[in-house]
Amino acid sequence: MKFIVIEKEHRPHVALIRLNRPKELNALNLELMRELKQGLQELDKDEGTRAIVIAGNERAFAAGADIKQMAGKNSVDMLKIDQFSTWDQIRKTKKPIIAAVSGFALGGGCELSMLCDMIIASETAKFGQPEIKIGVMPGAGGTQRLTKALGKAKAMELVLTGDFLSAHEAEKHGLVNKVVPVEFYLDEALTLAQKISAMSPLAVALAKEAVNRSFETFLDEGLHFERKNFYLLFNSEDQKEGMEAFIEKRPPKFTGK
Ligand code: DAK
Repeated sequence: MKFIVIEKEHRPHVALIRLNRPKELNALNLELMRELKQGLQELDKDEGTRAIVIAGNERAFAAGADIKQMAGKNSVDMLKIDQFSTWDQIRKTKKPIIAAVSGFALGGGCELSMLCDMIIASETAKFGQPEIKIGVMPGAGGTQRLTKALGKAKAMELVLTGDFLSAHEAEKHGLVNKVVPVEFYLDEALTLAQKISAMSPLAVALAKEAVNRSFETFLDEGLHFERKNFYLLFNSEDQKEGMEAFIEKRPPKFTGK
């Protein structure tokens, strides 16, 4: 594996997956996501693993999908890449997953943290869906999961402005389980995972499934709608302009085309 590292030595029955593209703030390129899917599938089958922690580093959990990889794509390219099958596989992991978030959790990074079952955040964590600033919209569940967690008003604000939510605000709104000083966030997440791994693995898997079921029927419909609109935007000039402007480090000029 090139873009993730799996460590099992921290706590009994707990596996830690570290996202490992530090220079790019762990931007989620296709290869990283494929490795993450594969790693989670292996750990889900591994009898010695009962709980999983996903972490980035102190500066970034993940700053989103890789804009440089997406910039030139149109709707058909995006459909053909079928990245959703990877994200759907991650969603099907039976064992509990805790996101340990420090620094940026933006776009796909925020969506990945929300796809996990719980979030432990460092005081420096910043959550956001800034896709609007590069001419698109959230595509991996952000419009649905953020709205369920924060309520309509706050979610709408974040999705339409691209503003970030601080760790303490995220805790206040119930997006994260706990906020701790940056030096403890990983330890805290591993300790929570260890606590869960002492329970019956079967009961944990079925209980996780049941909690998720509480909103999944509506979620499926919402995700389908979000995906359709997300793909549509990849045939707009504003998507090209927004992503090129990011890469060229200049403000975008949106025209509505
Ligand atoms: N993609 C590619 N490179 C990125 C990146 C990203 N999302 N975020 C950061 N980088 C790179 C920067 O380009 C820079 O590279 P160099 O210039 O050094 O080569 C390096 O990481 C360090 O970043 P900065 O120099 O910008 O660092 P700063 O501290 O100044 O700023 C920042 C940090 C996080 C505020 C800034 O980097 C930023 O705004 N990043 C972009 C955040 C963003 O817009 N994220 C949303 C991306 S869209 C889907 C699944 C998911 C998605 C879509 C579809 N399917 C299943 C189909 C998700 C979409 C998105 O996430």
